[in-house]
Amino acid sequence: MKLNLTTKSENTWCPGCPNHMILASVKQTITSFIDAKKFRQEDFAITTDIGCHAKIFDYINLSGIYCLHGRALPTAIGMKLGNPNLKVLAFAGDGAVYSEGISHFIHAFKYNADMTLVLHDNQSFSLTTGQPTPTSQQGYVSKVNPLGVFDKPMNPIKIALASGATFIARTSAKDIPHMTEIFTKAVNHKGFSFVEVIQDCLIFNLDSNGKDSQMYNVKDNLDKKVAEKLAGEFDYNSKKGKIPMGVIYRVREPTLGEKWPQLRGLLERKVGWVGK
Ligand SMILES: Cc1ncc(C[n+]2csc(CCOP(=O)(O)OP(=O)(O)O)c2C)c(N)n1
Ligand code: SF4
Repeated sequence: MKLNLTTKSENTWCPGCPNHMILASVKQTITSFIDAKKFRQEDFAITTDIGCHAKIFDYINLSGIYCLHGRALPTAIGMKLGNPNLKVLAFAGDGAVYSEGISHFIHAFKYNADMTLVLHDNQSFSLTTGQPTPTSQQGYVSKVNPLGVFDKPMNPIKIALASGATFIARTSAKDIPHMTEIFTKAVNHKGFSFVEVIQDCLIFNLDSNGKDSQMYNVKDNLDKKVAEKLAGEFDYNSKKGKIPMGVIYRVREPTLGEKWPQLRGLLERKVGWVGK
């Protein structure tokens, strides 16, 4: 069967939006897995949140669920409970996961389901015209906060580490080869892989764009103390300081499927959809 990940839906992302590049990289990653016969197209399933990023649901030909705002993660975990053999990817924004969905984010690390979160972080609720999110920088002025954001941004990498993450990586939406390398490592990781994609929005929160000169690549890191140091290097706030890119932390721990006897049975029997 000829692989076709493209759909006929009209693409309504702004011309030049980095979401186009994230889509291209996700397609490359999945195509490579299928070409290598590691997985079939029907082995993948996706969830998406609500937002600009979430339109990826319409532009990639994979089964899945277009979720309520903030609920891409629990829905993805539900898919893994139903069929632990699926390769599940959840796509969500910083607004969705770090505000409405923050409890799901924290608990996802505890469950350690074998799936991937692709977090499109543009430091803005972009679809709804640029309200500040938990990672927006201090001073960000929008229609709903004309005096600017007063609070310091949240650091999601620190939260992930404190919550028991087994895979944390950061990549840039402007760098398709790096994204593809990181998505591939994330999908290959046994456990919950969290990939933060730093993404410019061309329309809202323009001040948070253009952090490229601060970024530098790190080697895959397996040391938690080093990860804690790396997590503190970028505060989502200032244009000073370095932004570590790559696998910030990785460790192998039992997955949700390996912990639950019922799911272990399904994994061992390789229960799937058609053809298995
Ligand atoms: C429970 C709920 N709250 C608010 C909304 C309105 N809403 C829809 S999309 C969106 C912004 C999404 O922002 P983000 O998750 O950062 O994604 P982006 O658009 O930046 O890609 C909001 C607030 C909603 N649909 N449901
Ligand atoms: S508003 Fe921003 S995030 Fe949304 S499609 Fe346009 S450039 Fe992309």
